[in-house]
Amino acid sequence: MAAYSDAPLRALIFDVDGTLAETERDGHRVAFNRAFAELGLDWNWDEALYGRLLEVTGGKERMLHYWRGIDAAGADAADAGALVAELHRRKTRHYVDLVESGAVALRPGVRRLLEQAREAGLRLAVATTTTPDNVHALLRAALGEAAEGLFECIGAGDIVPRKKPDPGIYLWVLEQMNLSPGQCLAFEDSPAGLRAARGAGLRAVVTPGVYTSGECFDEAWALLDHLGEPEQPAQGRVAGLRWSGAVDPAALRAWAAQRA
Ligand code: XBP
Ligand code: MG
Repeated sequence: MAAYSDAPLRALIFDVDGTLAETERDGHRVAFNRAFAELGLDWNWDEALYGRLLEVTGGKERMLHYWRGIDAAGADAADAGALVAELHRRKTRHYVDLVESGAVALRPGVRRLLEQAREAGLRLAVATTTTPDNVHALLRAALGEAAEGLFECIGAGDIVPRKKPDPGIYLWVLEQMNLSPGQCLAFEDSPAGLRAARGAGLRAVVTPGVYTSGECFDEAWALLDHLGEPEQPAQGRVAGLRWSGAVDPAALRAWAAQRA
C-alpha cells in the first residue's frame, strides 16, 4: 500500500537559471564575454567551455576559477578580487540588458504553472545563486506586471555565504517562509541545484536543460524534460514511474503526498 506524507504541499521553490528559462548560453555567457572585452581581456567563453565552467556556481566564483586555470599567480594577486568585482558589475549590466531585449524566454509550462499555483493557493519562492537584479529583470521581462508580488520570497546571490550545491539558499528560504521541507517542492535543472535542494531535505522536480541533460539525477523525485503544456506534454518519470502530462498543482499535490 502506498505511504503518504502528513505534511500537505504549501509552497513551490524555483531555481532560476536553466529552470525558469535557458539563461546560461545566450544570456549569462554572452554577458560575461561582453564584460571581458570591455575591460580589454582576451578571455572568451565559447559554448562548450562555458558548459564545463558551469560546474562552478556563481559568476564571481566562476571567473576566479577560470582565471586560476590560465594564470594562477594573477588570480591570487591582491587586486584580483577588485577586478572580478568590476567584471561582475559590468556582466550584470549586460545580462540585464540582454534579458530586457528579449534574449531569453521562459521554458515550456513555467508561466502556466506559476499562474495555476497562485490560483491554487500555493506559495511561491525563488532559490538561486544568481544576482537579485538578474532575477527581477527576468521576471519583469517574461511576466510583465504579473511578476510583481508573484514570489513572496526571493533567495538570491550573496544572501548566503556559500552557493549551491551548498543547501544554504534553500534553508534560508524555508526559514523566511517558516515552512518545513516536507511542505515544499523544489524545481531544479542541474546536479548542483539538486544537491542543494536534497541537502535542505527537499524533494525536487528536475527539468534538465541544454547544459544538463545527460547528467545523473537519480535523487530527483520527478525527472521530466520540461514542465509541459496540455498541447506539449512533458515526458519522464515521477517516483520511479513513467509520467506524461502538464505539471499542475493537482499533480504536484499528489506527488508531494507520496512518501519515498
Ligand atoms: C546559476 C549560476 C549563476 C549564473 C550567473 O546556478 O550558477 O552563477 O550562471 O549568475 P543555479 P551571477 O541555476 O544553480 O542557481 O553572475 O549573477 O552569479
Ligand atoms: Mg539552475
